Amino acid sequence: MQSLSQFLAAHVASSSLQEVLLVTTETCKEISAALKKGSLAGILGMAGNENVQGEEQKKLDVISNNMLKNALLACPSVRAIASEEEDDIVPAHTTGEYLISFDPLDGSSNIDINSMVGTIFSLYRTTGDHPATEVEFLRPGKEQVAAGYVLYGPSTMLVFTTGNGVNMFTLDIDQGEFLLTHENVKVAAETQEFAINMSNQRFWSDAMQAYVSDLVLGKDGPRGKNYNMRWVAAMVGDVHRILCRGGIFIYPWDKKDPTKAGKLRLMYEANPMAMLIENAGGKAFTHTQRILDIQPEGIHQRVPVILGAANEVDKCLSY
Ligand code: AFP
Repeated sequence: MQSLSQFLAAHVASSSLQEVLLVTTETCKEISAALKKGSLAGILGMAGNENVQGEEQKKLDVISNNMLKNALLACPSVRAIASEEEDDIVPAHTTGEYLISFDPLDGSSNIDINSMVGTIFSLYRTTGDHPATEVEFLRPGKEQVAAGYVLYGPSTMLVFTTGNGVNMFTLDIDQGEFLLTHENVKVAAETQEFAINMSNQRFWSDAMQAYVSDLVLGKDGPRGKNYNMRWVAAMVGDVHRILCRGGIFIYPWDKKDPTKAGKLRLMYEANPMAMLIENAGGKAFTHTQRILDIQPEGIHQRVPVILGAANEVDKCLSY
């Protein structure tokens, strides 16, 4: 089986991009090891502070963020980082060629129940002769040069794309290496499985209420087929399921949110997942536009997300 370094040497021309991907994934192996220790390492529970978005940070949010931040700031190919857990971007090396945005521990409310979490990352290439600024990060997702995630589940898996399909690697804990286990994965255009947090139903738009009601009616409704529902409460887990067996994932805007932006973050959740899903043949939209076309206005911007099986996304948008 091909190791990650062999795969990168064969498929990624830029040695500096290889370097950033290796530093990121090496650090994710360390996060994976920390997660496996759980309570034994005294790292569960709250850190006692809030991130820029007013969300309470878990100890492991802070630990994972510091691990990635320290490793990436030391990497000469990194020009700057942006993280869910950092208020502002952090410049690294002026001569570095890559900007990396990441959610160090997506789905961290799952930590205390020993369920799936993950690290999501998105890379842009850039150059400049001065320390990086936030404006350099504000580019549409279609300009990403690589995107992916590491899922910390029963096995630890790395899933990424550099724009030529999506490949999955499984961490071999004996060798300490990511090995290529699923090549060029594809999302079927049709599905009978959806993922949405139903507890928000009364806050959705009328159109979203009508769409989901029709799914729930199954064979007896206008869709003429039964649907199954799943919700991991970690986008990384829901997207992984869709890459493995299809489906649609929706985090819509709702009436609780006057900006109509929803919950998920554009730069380090929606954009990298949209690049993966499109590279696997699926679609990724807000209720009005393709996610990868959005011109970002801020590094912590939120957007509604509808992604997965191409025909099901089209159907949802038709409502
Ligand atoms: P946390 O990282 O705060 O747990 O949030 C995870 C997340 O941003 C995304 O990964 C999930 O899909 C979504 O929130 C779950 O949201 P609900 O709280 O509505 O289930």
